[in-house]
Amino acid sequence: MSKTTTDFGIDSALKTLGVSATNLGTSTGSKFFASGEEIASYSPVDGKLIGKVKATTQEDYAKVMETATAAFQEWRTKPAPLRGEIVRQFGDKLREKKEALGKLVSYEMGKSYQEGLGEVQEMIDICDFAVGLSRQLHGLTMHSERPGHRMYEQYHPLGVVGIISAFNFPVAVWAWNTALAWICGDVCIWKPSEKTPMCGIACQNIAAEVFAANGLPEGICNLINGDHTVGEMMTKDTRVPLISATGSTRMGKIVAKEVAGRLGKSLLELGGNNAIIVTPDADIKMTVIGAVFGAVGTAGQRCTSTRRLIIHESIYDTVKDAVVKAYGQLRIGNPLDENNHVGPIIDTDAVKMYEAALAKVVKEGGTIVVEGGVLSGEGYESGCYVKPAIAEANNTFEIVQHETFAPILYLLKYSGDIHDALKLQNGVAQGLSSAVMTNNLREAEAFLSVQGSDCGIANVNIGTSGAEIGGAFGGEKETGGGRESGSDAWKVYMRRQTNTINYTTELPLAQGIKFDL
Ligand code: UN1
Repeated sequence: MSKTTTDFGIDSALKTLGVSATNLGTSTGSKFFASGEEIASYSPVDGKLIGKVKATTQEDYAKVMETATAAFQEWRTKPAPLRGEIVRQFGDKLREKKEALGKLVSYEMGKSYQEGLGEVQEMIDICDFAVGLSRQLHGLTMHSERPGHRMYEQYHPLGVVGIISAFNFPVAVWAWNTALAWICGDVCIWKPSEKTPMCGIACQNIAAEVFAANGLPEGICNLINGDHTVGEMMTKDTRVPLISATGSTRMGKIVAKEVAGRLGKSLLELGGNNAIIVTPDADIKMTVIGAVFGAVGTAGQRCTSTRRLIIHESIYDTVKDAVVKAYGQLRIGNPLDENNHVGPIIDTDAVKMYEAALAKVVKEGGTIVVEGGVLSGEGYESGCYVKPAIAEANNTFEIVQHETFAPILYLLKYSGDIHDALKLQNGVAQGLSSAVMTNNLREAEAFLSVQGSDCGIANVNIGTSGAEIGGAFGGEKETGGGRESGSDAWKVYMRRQTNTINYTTELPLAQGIKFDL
Protein backbone atom coordinates (compact mmCIF):
# COMPACT_ATOMS: atom_id res chain seq x y z
CA MET A 1 0.00 0.00 0.00
CA SER A 2 1.39 3.39 -0.89
CA LYS A 3 1.44 5.89 1.93
CA THR A 4 -1.20 8.60 2.22
CA THR A 5 -0.74 12.34 2.65
CA THR A 6 -1.56 11.93 6.35
CA ASP A 7 1.38 9.56 6.72
CA PHE A 8 3.65 12.30 5.44
CA GLY A 9 2.05 15.02 7.55
CA ILE A 10 0.62 17.03 4.66
CA ASP A 11 -2.71 17.69 6.32
CA SER A 12 -1.06 19.05 9.43
CA ALA A 13 1.40 21.08 7.32
CA LEU A 14 -1.51 22.73 5.50
CA LYS A 15 -3.12 23.49 8.83
CA THR A 16 0.09 25.02 10.21
CA LEU A 17 0.30 27.19 7.12
CA GLY A 18 -3.33 28.26 7.31
CA VAL A 19 -4.06 26.94 3.85
CA SER A 20 -7.67 25.89 3.66
CA ALA A 21 -9.01 24.02 0.69
CA THR A 22 -11.08 26.52 -1.23
CA ASN A 23 -11.94 30.05 -2.22
CA LEU A 24 -8.66 31.73 -1.49
CA GLY A 25 -7.06 33.83 -4.15
CA THR A 26 -6.27 37.49 -4.46
CA SER A 27 -5.13 39.10 -1.26
CA THR A 28 -3.87 42.33 0.16
CA GLY A 29 -2.27 41.34 3.40
CA SER A 30 -4.53 38.89 5.19
CA LYS A 31 -7.69 39.98 3.34
CA PHE A 32 -8.44 37.35 0.75
CA PHE A 33 -10.97 38.03 -1.95
CA ALA A 34 -11.32 37.12 -5.62
CA SER A 35 -14.06 36.64 -8.07
CA GLY A 36 -12.44 34.95 -11.06
CA GLU A 37 -12.43 31.37 -12.22
CA GLU A 38 -11.33 28.58 -9.95
CA ILE A 39 -7.83 27.22 -10.34
CA ALA A 40 -7.39 23.74 -8.92
CA SER A 41 -4.02 22.60 -7.65
CA TYR A 42 -3.36 18.87 -8.02
CA SER A 43 -0.27 17.33 -6.50
CA PRO A 44 2.10 15.67 -8.98
CA VAL A 45 3.03 13.38 -6.08
CA ASP A 46 -0.27 11.48 -5.88
CA GLY A 47 -2.57 13.32 -8.27
CA LYS A 48 -4.82 14.47 -5.43
CA LEU A 49 -6.50 17.84 -5.22
CA ILE A 50 -4.69 20.06 -2.72
CA GLY A 51 -7.06 22.99 -2.96
CA LYS A 52 -8.52 25.64 -5.19
CA VAL A 53 -7.97 29.35 -5.55
CA LYS A 54 -9.92 31.92 -7.48
CA ALA A 55 -8.21 33.87 -10.21
CA THR A 56 -7.79 37.62 -9.99
CA THR A 57 -10.10 39.66 -12.20
CA GLN A 58 -9.45 43.21 -13.48
CA GLU A 59 -11.69 44.55 -10.70
CA ASP A 60 -9.82 42.52 -8.09
CA TYR A 61 -6.54 43.78 -9.47
CA ALA A 62 -7.73 47.39 -9.29
CA LYS A 63 -8.48 46.91 -5.60
CA VAL A 64 -5.07 45.34 -4.95
CA MET A 65 -3.29 48.13 -6.79
CA GLU A 66 -5.17 50.79 -4.87
CA THR A 67 -4.30 49.19 -1.53
CA ALA A 68 -0.68 48.63 -2.54
CA THR A 69 -0.25 52.21 -3.71
CA ALA A 70 -1.68 53.53 -0.44
CA ALA A 71 0.54 51.19 1.62
CA PHE A 72 3.60 52.38 -0.25
CA GLN A 73 3.01 55.97 0.93
CA GLU A 74 3.42 54.78 4.51
CA TRP A 75 5.99 52.03 4.10
CA ARG A 76 8.47 54.20 2.20
CA THR A 77 8.70 56.62 5.12
CA LYS A 78 9.76 53.94 7.60
CA PRO A 79 13.51 53.98 8.21
CA ALA A 80 15.20 51.17 6.29
CA PRO A 81 16.55 49.44 9.45
CA LEU A 82 12.98 49.32 10.76
CA ARG A 83 11.90 47.70 7.52
CA GLY A 84 14.77 45.29 8.10
CA GLU A 85 13.34 44.47 11.52
CA ILE A 86 10.07 43.42 9.88
CA VAL A 87 11.97 41.20 7.44
CA ARG A 88 13.87 39.73 10.41
CA GLN A 89 10.55 38.77 12.00
CA PHE A 90 9.42 37.29 8.70
CA GLY A 91 12.61 35.19 8.59
CA ASP A 92 11.91 34.00 12.15
CA LYS A 93 8.39 32.94 11.18
CA LEU A 94 9.88 30.99 8.28
CA ARG A 95 12.20 29.23 10.72
CA GLU A 96 9.16 28.22 12.77
CA LYS A 97 7.30 26.94 9.74
CA LYS A 98 10.23 25.53 7.79
CA GLU A 99 9.13 21.90 7.95
CA ALA A 100 5.51 22.64 7.08
CA LEU A 101 6.39 24.90 4.17
CA GLY A 102 9.11 22.54 2.95
CA LYS A 103 6.52 19.76 2.91
CA LEU A 104 3.99 21.82 0.99
CA VAL A 105 6.66 22.78 -1.57
CA SER A 106 7.53 19.12 -1.97
CA TYR A 107 3.90 18.04 -2.23
CA GLU A 108 2.68 20.74 -4.58
CA MET A 109 5.77 20.99 -6.79
CA GLY A 110 7.20 17.48 -6.53
CA LYS A 111 10.79 18.15 -5.47
CA SER A 112 12.29 16.02 -2.70
CA TYR A 113 11.48 17.02 0.88
CA GLN A 114 15.18 17.78 1.43
CA GLU A 115 15.10 20.17 -1.51
CA GLY A 116 11.84 21.64 -0.22
CA LEU A 117 13.56 22.36 3.09
CA GLY A 118 16.51 23.77 1.15
CA GLU A 119 14.20 26.12 -0.65
CA VAL A 120 12.76 27.44 2.62
CA GLN A 121 16.34 27.78 3.89
CA GLU A 122 17.06 30.03 0.88
CA MET A 123 14.14 32.20 2.01
CA ILE A 124 15.54 32.40 5.54
CA ASP A 125 19.02 33.18 4.20
CA ILE A 126 17.78 36.00 1.99
CA CYS A 127 15.88 37.47 4.94
CA ASP A 128 19.07 37.49 7.02
CA PHE A 129 20.93 39.04 4.10
CA ALA A 130 18.23 41.68 3.65
CA VAL A 131 18.24 42.56 7.35
CA GLY A 132 21.96 43.37 7.15
CA LEU A 133 21.46 45.25 3.92
CA SER A 134 18.78 47.42 5.48
CA ARG A 135 21.60 49.29 7.20
CA GLN A 136 23.78 49.36 4.10
CA LEU A 137 21.77 50.90 1.27
CA HIS A 138 24.77 53.03 0.52
CA GLY A 139 25.25 55.61 -2.14
CA LEU A 140 28.58 57.24 -2.98
CA THR A 141 29.85 60.68 -2.09
CA MET A 142 31.63 62.39 -4.98
CA HIS A 143 33.90 65.42 -4.99
CA SER A 144 32.25 68.32 -6.73
CA GLU A 145 34.31 70.28 -9.27
CA ARG A 146 32.79 73.48 -7.86
CA PRO A 147 33.99 75.07 -4.60
CA GLY A 148 31.59 74.96 -1.67
CA HIS A 149 29.49 72.21 -3.24
CA ARG A 150 28.72 68.78 -1.95
CA MET A 151 27.66 65.95 -4.22
CA TYR A 152 26.35 62.56 -3.22
CA GLU A 153 23.88 59.94 -4.29
CA GLN A 154 21.04 58.32 -2.43
CA TYR A 155 18.68 55.47 -3.15
CA HIS A 156 14.93 55.85 -2.82
CA PRO A 157 12.27 53.15 -3.09
CA LEU A 158 10.71 52.54 -6.49
CA GLY A 159 7.09 51.88 -5.54
CA VAL A 160 5.02 48.83 -6.40
CA VAL A 161 7.18 45.90 -7.53
CA GLY A 162 5.50 43.15 -9.58
CA ILE A 163 6.87 39.64 -9.08
CA ILE A 164 6.04 36.82 -11.48
CA SER A 165 7.51 33.50 -10.37
CA ALA A 166 7.71 29.97 -11.72
CA PHE A 167 6.51 26.63 -10.38
CA ASN A 168 9.99 25.13 -9.92
CA PHE A 169 10.98 27.39 -7.02
CA PRO A 170 7.50 28.23 -5.82
CA VAL A 171 8.59 30.10 -2.68
CA ALA A 172 12.32 30.96 -2.72
CA VAL A 173 12.42 33.12 -5.82
CA TRP A 174 9.53 35.23 -4.50
CA ALA A 175 11.46 35.65 -1.23
CA TRP A 176 14.65 36.72 -3.03
CA ASN A 177 12.70 39.52 -4.64
CA THR A 178 10.37 40.44 -1.88
CA ALA A 179 12.83 40.50 1.04
CA LEU A 180 15.04 42.92 -0.89
CA ALA A 181 12.13 44.98 -2.21
CA TRP A 182 10.72 45.35 1.30
CA ILE A 183 13.91 46.58 2.92
CA CYS A 184 14.29 48.96 -0.02
CA GLY A 185 10.88 50.44 0.89
CA ASP A 186 8.87 48.96 -1.97
CA VAL A 187 5.61 47.09 -1.72
CA CYS A 188 5.09 43.90 -3.74
CA ILE A 189 2.41 42.25 -5.79
CA TRP A 190 3.17 38.60 -6.42
CA LYS A 191 1.75 36.36 -9.08
CA PRO A 192 2.95 32.83 -8.36
CA SER A 193 2.74 30.12 -10.99
CA GLU A 194 -0.80 28.84 -11.49
CA LYS A 195 0.72 25.38 -11.00
CA THR A 196 1.70 26.11 -7.39
CA PRO A 197 -0.93 28.52 -5.99
CA MET A 198 -1.09 26.92 -2.53
CA CYS A 199 2.56 27.77 -1.90
CA GLY A 200 1.60 31.35 -2.71
CA ILE A 201 -1.24 31.33 -0.19
CA ALA A 202 1.03 29.85 2.50
CA CYS A 203 3.72 32.51 2.03
CA GLN A 204 1.13 35.28 1.90
CA ASN A 205 -0.31 34.08 5.21
CA ILE A 206 3.10 34.10 6.89
CA ALA A 207 4.01 37.56 5.59
CA ALA A 208 0.60 39.09 6.31
CA GLU A 209 0.75 37.87 9.90
CA VAL A 210 4.03 39.70 10.45
CA PHE A 211 2.82 42.97 8.93
CA ALA A 212 -0.43 42.83 10.90
CA ALA A 213 1.37 42.08 14.17
CA ASN A 214 3.39 45.25 13.65
CA GLY A 215 0.36 47.38 12.86
CA LEU A 216 1.48 47.93 9.28
CA PRO A 217 -0.83 48.37 6.28
CA GLU A 218 -2.26 45.38 4.45
CA GLY A 219 -1.02 46.37 1.01
CA ILE A 220 2.70 45.87 1.63
CA CYS A 221 2.33 42.22 0.61
CA ASN A 222 -0.15 41.34 -2.10
CA LEU A 223 -1.00 38.18 -3.94
CA ILE A 224 -2.74 37.77 -7.27
CA ASN A 225 -3.49 34.48 -8.98
CA GLY A 226 -4.08 33.21 -12.45
CA ASP A 227 -2.49 32.64 -15.83
CA HIS A 228 -0.50 34.99 -18.04
CA THR A 229 -3.49 37.31 -18.49
CA VAL A 230 -3.18 38.18 -14.79
CA GLY A 231 0.55 38.76 -15.20
CA GLU A 232 -0.27 41.11 -18.06
CA MET A 233 -2.32 43.30 -15.74
CA MET A 234 0.99 44.18 -14.07
CA THR A 235 3.30 44.20 -17.08
CA LYS A 236 1.02 46.72 -18.83
CA ASP A 237 0.51 48.86 -15.73
CA THR A 238 2.56 52.08 -15.61
CA ARG A 239 2.06 52.15 -11.84
CA VAL A 240 4.41 49.15 -11.59
CA PRO A 241 7.92 50.55 -12.16
CA LEU A 242 9.66 47.17 -11.89
CA ILE A 243 8.61 43.72 -13.02
CA SER A 244 10.75 40.84 -11.84
CA ALA A 245 9.91 37.76 -13.89
CA THR A 246 11.24 34.24 -13.63
CA GLY A 247 10.30 31.60 -16.17
CA SER A 248 10.83 30.56 -19.75
CA THR A 249 12.68 32.60 -22.34
CA ARG A 250 9.46 32.67 -24.37
CA MET A 251 7.60 34.30 -21.47
CA GLY A 252 10.51 36.65 -20.75
CA LYS A 253 10.54 37.99 -24.30
CA ILE A 254 6.86 38.90 -24.02
CA VAL A 255 7.32 40.54 -20.61
CA ALA A 256 10.47 42.41 -21.72
CA LYS A 257 8.71 43.87 -24.75
CA GLU A 258 5.64 44.90 -22.82
CA VAL A 259 7.55 46.54 -19.97
CA ALA A 260 10.13 48.20 -22.23
CA GLY A 261 7.27 49.56 -24.35
CA ARG A 262 6.22 51.70 -21.38
CA LEU A 263 9.84 52.32 -20.33
CA GLY A 264 9.47 50.33 -17.15
CA LYS A 265 12.29 48.25 -15.68
CA SER A 266 12.36 44.50 -15.90
CA LEU A 267 14.49 41.98 -14.08
CA LEU A 268 14.48 38.73 -16.01
CA GLU A 269 15.67 35.32 -14.91
CA LEU A 270 14.89 32.98 -17.77
CA GLY A 271 15.99 29.69 -19.28
CA GLY A 272 19.36 28.04 -18.87
CA ASN A 273 21.20 25.36 -20.81
CA ASN A 274 23.88 24.65 -18.29
CA ALA A 275 26.97 22.55 -18.89
CA ILE A 276 29.72 20.99 -16.83
CA ILE A 277 33.05 20.69 -18.60
CA VAL A 278 34.97 17.63 -17.45
CA THR A 279 38.66 17.93 -18.28
CA PRO A 280 41.36 15.22 -18.13
CA ASP A 281 42.34 16.70 -14.74
CA ALA A 282 38.90 16.29 -13.18
CA ASP A 283 38.25 14.47 -9.92
CA ILE A 284 35.86 11.82 -11.19
CA LYS A 285 34.14 11.19 -7.86
CA MET A 286 33.31 14.87 -7.44
CA THR A 287 32.25 15.08 -11.06
CA VAL A 288 29.74 12.28 -10.64
CA ILE A 289 28.14 13.85 -7.55
CA GLY A 290 27.98 17.30 -9.16
CA ALA A 291 26.64 16.03 -12.46
CA VAL A 292 24.05 13.65 -11.06
CA PHE A 293 22.65 16.11 -8.50
CA GLY A 294 22.71 18.81 -11.18
CA ALA A 295 20.83 16.68 -13.69
CA VAL A 296 18.27 14.91 -11.50
CA GLY A 297 17.86 17.32 -8.57
CA THR A 298 14.34 18.86 -8.66
CA ALA A 299 13.85 16.23 -11.41
CA GLY A 300 15.80 18.40 -13.83
CA GLN A 301 13.48 21.36 -13.38
CA ARG A 302 15.87 23.96 -12.02
CA CYS A 303 16.91 26.85 -14.23
CA THR A 304 20.39 25.78 -13.13
CA SER A 305 19.95 22.05 -13.85
CA THR A 306 22.85 20.39 -15.61
CA ARG A 307 21.72 19.62 -19.14
CA ARG A 308 25.05 18.96 -20.86
CA LEU A 309 28.21 17.15 -19.76
CA ILE A 310 31.12 18.14 -21.99
CA ILE A 311 33.73 15.44 -21.44
CA HIS A 312 37.27 15.21 -22.77
CA GLU A 313 37.71 12.26 -25.11
CA SER A 314 40.57 10.82 -23.03
CA ILE A 315 38.29 10.22 -20.03
CA TYR A 316 34.96 10.06 -21.84
CA ASP A 317 34.29 6.36 -21.27
CA THR A 318 35.38 6.48 -17.62
CA VAL A 319 33.08 9.41 -16.84
CA LYS A 320 30.21 7.99 -18.85
CA ASP A 321 30.44 4.61 -17.09
CA ALA A 322 30.62 6.26 -13.64
CA VAL A 323 27.59 8.48 -14.29
CA VAL A 324 25.58 5.62 -15.79
CA LYS A 325 26.41 3.49 -12.74
CA ALA A 326 25.25 6.27 -10.41
CA TYR A 327 21.97 6.57 -12.32
CA GLY A 328 21.42 2.86 -11.64
CA GLN A 329 21.28 3.70 -7.95
CA LEU A 330 18.63 6.41 -8.20
CA ARG A 331 15.36 5.75 -6.46
CA ILE A 332 12.35 7.42 -8.05
CA GLY A 333 9.18 7.86 -6.06
CA ASN A 334 7.23 9.92 -3.56
CA PRO A 335 9.49 12.91 -2.82
CA LEU A 336 8.21 13.10 0.76
CA ASP A 337 9.73 9.70 1.37
CA GLU A 338 13.35 10.50 2.12
CA ASN A 339 14.54 7.19 0.69
CA ASN A 340 13.81 8.51 -2.79
CA HIS A 341 16.16 10.76 -4.75
CA VAL A 342 13.83 11.85 -7.54
CA GLY A 343 10.19 12.86 -7.39
CA PRO A 344 7.69 13.52 -10.15
CA ILE A 345 7.85 16.29 -12.73
CA ILE A 346 5.24 18.98 -12.49
CA ASP A 347 2.39 17.65 -14.65
CA THR A 348 1.47 15.41 -17.53
CA ASP A 349 2.13 18.18 -20.06
CA ALA A 350 5.72 18.23 -18.81
CA VAL A 351 5.80 14.44 -19.20
CA LYS A 352 4.80 14.86 -22.86
CA MET A 353 7.62 17.37 -23.39
CA TYR A 354 10.07 14.96 -21.78
CA GLU A 355 8.96 12.13 -24.05
CA ALA A 356 9.09 14.36 -27.11
CA ALA A 357 12.65 15.48 -26.23
CA LEU A 358 13.84 11.87 -25.91
CA ALA A 359 12.24 10.95 -29.23
CA LYS A 360 13.82 14.00 -30.83
CA VAL A 361 17.35 13.33 -29.65
CA VAL A 362 17.16 9.85 -31.16
CA LYS A 363 15.71 11.25 -34.39
CA GLU A 364 18.57 13.72 -34.61
CA GLY A 365 21.11 10.90 -34.35
CA GLY A 366 21.73 10.67 -30.61
CA THR A 367 22.20 7.44 -28.68
CA ILE A 368 20.33 6.70 -25.48
CA VAL A 369 22.66 5.38 -22.80
CA VAL A 370 20.25 5.43 -19.88
CA GLU A 371 16.70 4.66 -20.98
CA GLY A 372 13.94 7.03 -20.00
CA GLY A 373 10.28 6.24 -19.66
CA VAL A 374 7.17 7.08 -17.72
CA LEU A 375 6.60 4.99 -14.60
CA SER A 376 3.26 3.44 -13.84
CA GLY A 377 1.75 1.24 -11.15
CA GLU A 378 1.53 1.64 -7.41
CA GLY A 379 2.89 4.93 -6.15
CA TYR A 380 3.09 6.36 -9.66
CA GLU A 381 -0.66 6.91 -10.22
CA SER A 382 -0.26 10.65 -10.92
CA GLY A 383 1.43 9.79 -14.22
CA CYS A 384 4.15 12.38 -13.53
CA TYR A 385 7.05 10.10 -12.57
CA VAL A 386 9.71 9.72 -15.24
CA LYS A 387 13.07 8.00 -15.33
CA PRO A 388 16.09 10.29 -15.51
CA ALA A 389 17.65 9.61 -18.91
CA ILE A 390 21.04 10.11 -20.52
CA ALA A 391 21.74 10.46 -24.24
CA GLU A 392 24.96 10.88 -26.18
CA ALA A 393 24.39 13.81 -28.45
CA ASN A 394 25.87 16.58 -30.51
CA ASN A 395 25.84 20.20 -29.39
CA THR A 396 24.35 21.27 -32.72
CA PHE A 397 21.22 19.14 -32.29
CA GLU A 398 18.17 21.35 -32.08
CA ILE A 399 16.98 19.53 -28.96
CA VAL A 400 20.33 20.06 -27.22
CA GLN A 401 20.13 23.77 -28.00
CA HIS A 402 16.74 23.86 -26.33
CA GLU A 403 15.97 23.86 -22.58
CA THR A 404 13.75 20.90 -21.72
CA PHE A 405 12.51 21.13 -18.13
CA ALA A 406 13.00 17.43 -17.32
CA PRO A 407 15.73 15.03 -16.16
CA ILE A 408 17.53 14.51 -19.46
CA LEU A 409 21.31 14.76 -19.57
CA TYR A 410 23.25 15.03 -22.84
CA LEU A 411 26.80 13.73 -23.06
CA LEU A 412 29.05 15.63 -25.45
CA LYS A 413 32.65 14.71 -26.27
CA TYR A 414 35.44 17.21 -26.88
CA SER A 415 39.00 16.90 -28.04
CA GLY A 416 41.73 19.52 -27.77
CA ASP A 417 41.95 21.89 -24.82
CA ILE A 418 39.66 23.84 -22.48
CA HIS A 419 39.00 26.43 -25.20
CA ASP A 420 37.52 23.73 -27.42
CA ALA A 421 35.25 22.68 -24.57
CA LEU A 422 34.29 26.32 -23.96
CA LYS A 423 33.25 26.70 -27.60
CA LEU A 424 30.67 23.97 -27.02
CA GLN A 425 29.64 25.31 -23.65
CA ASN A 426 29.12 28.83 -24.92
CA GLY A 427 27.61 27.62 -28.18
CA VAL A 428 24.01 27.86 -27.01
CA ALA A 429 21.55 30.74 -26.81
CA GLN A 430 21.25 30.66 -23.01
CA GLY A 431 23.83 31.85 -20.46
CA LEU A 432 22.81 31.08 -16.89
CA SER A 433 25.13 28.64 -15.13
CA SER A 434 28.31 26.76 -16.01
CA ALA A 435 30.96 24.66 -14.36
CA VAL A 436 34.33 23.08 -14.93
CA MET A 437 35.68 20.06 -13.12
CA THR A 438 39.45 20.26 -13.02
CA ASN A 439 42.41 20.30 -10.66
CA ASN A 440 44.44 22.15 -13.26
CA LEU A 441 44.90 25.81 -12.35
CA ARG A 442 45.44 26.88 -15.95
CA GLU A 443 42.19 25.28 -17.07
CA ALA A 444 40.26 26.73 -14.14
CA GLU A 445 41.54 30.25 -14.75
CA ALA A 446 40.97 29.99 -18.52
CA PHE A 447 37.38 28.95 -17.79
CA LEU A 448 36.90 32.05 -15.61
CA SER A 449 38.79 34.43 -17.90
CA VAL A 450 37.36 36.90 -20.40
CA GLN A 451 37.67 34.19 -23.06
CA GLY A 452 36.03 31.68 -20.73
CA SER A 453 32.45 30.99 -19.74
CA ASP A 454 29.91 33.52 -21.00
CA CYS A 455 27.42 32.68 -18.24
CA GLY A 456 26.24 34.68 -15.23
CA ILE A 457 27.41 31.88 -12.95
CA ALA A 458 30.73 30.09 -13.47
CA ASN A 459 31.82 27.45 -10.94
CA VAL A 460 35.01 25.48 -10.48
CA ASN A 461 34.71 22.00 -8.99
CA ILE A 462 31.04 22.58 -8.13
CA GLY A 463 28.03 21.60 -10.24
CA THR A 464 25.82 24.09 -12.07
CA SER A 465 22.93 24.18 -9.57
CA GLY A 466 22.66 25.10 -5.92
CA ALA A 467 23.87 28.68 -5.91
CA GLU A 468 24.08 30.46 -2.54
CA ILE A 469 21.92 33.54 -2.03
CA GLY A 470 24.90 35.81 -1.27
CA GLY A 471 25.96 36.07 -4.91
CA ALA A 472 24.02 37.86 -7.63
CA PHE A 473 21.89 35.23 -9.39
CA GLY A 474 21.07 35.38 -13.08
CA GLY A 475 22.57 35.06 -16.52
CA GLU A 476 23.32 36.48 -19.92
CA LYS A 477 21.98 36.11 -23.46
CA GLU A 478 18.53 34.49 -23.54
CA THR A 479 18.64 34.08 -19.76
CA GLY A 480 17.64 37.72 -19.72
CA GLY A 481 20.49 39.62 -18.06
CA GLY A 482 18.82 40.18 -14.67
CA ARG A 483 20.49 39.65 -11.31
CA GLU A 484 18.55 38.70 -8.20
CA SER A 485 19.30 37.95 -4.55
CA GLY A 486 22.82 38.73 -3.30
CA SER A 487 25.68 41.15 -4.01
CA ASP A 488 24.32 44.53 -5.14
CA ALA A 489 21.15 43.14 -6.77
CA TRP A 490 19.18 45.38 -4.36
CA LYS A 491 19.98 48.41 -6.50
CA VAL A 492 17.45 47.40 -9.13
CA TYR A 493 14.66 47.74 -6.53
CA MET A 494 15.52 51.40 -5.91
CA ARG A 495 15.86 54.63 -7.84
CA ARG A 496 19.18 56.42 -7.65
CA GLN A 497 19.22 60.13 -7.11
CA THR A 498 22.28 62.36 -7.47
CA ASN A 499 22.16 65.34 -5.12
CA THR A 500 24.36 68.42 -5.38
CA ILE A 501 24.19 71.08 -2.69
CA ASN A 502 25.72 74.54 -3.00
CA TYR A 503 26.51 76.05 0.40
CA THR A 504 28.13 79.26 -0.87
CA THR A 505 26.69 82.64 -1.87
CA GLU A 506 27.86 82.22 -5.48
CA LEU A 507 26.31 80.21 -8.28
CA PRO A 508 29.24 78.87 -10.31
CA LEU A 509 28.21 76.72 -13.28
CA ALA A 510 29.69 73.30 -13.96
CA GLN A 511 32.15 72.90 -16.83
CA GLY A 512 33.33 76.48 -16.11
CA ILE A 513 30.56 78.01 -18.22
CA LYS A 514 30.26 81.78 -17.80
CA PHE A 515 26.76 83.22 -17.62
CA ASP A 516 26.88 86.70 -16.13
CA LEU A 517 23.74 88.72 -15.70
C1 UN1 B 1 15.76 28.49 -10.36
O1 UN1 B 1 15.89 27.37 -10.82
O2 UN1 B 1 14.98 29.33 -10.87
O3 UN1 B 1 20.98 27.76 -7.81
C2 UN1 B 1 16.46 28.96 -9.14
C3 UN1 B 1 20.01 27.02 -7.60
C4 UN1 B 1 18.96 27.49 -6.65
C5 UN1 B 1 18.04 28.44 -7.31
C6 UN1 B 1 17.50 28.01 -8.63
N1 UN1 B 1 19.60 28.13 -5.52
O4 UN1 B 1 19.90 25.91 -8.13
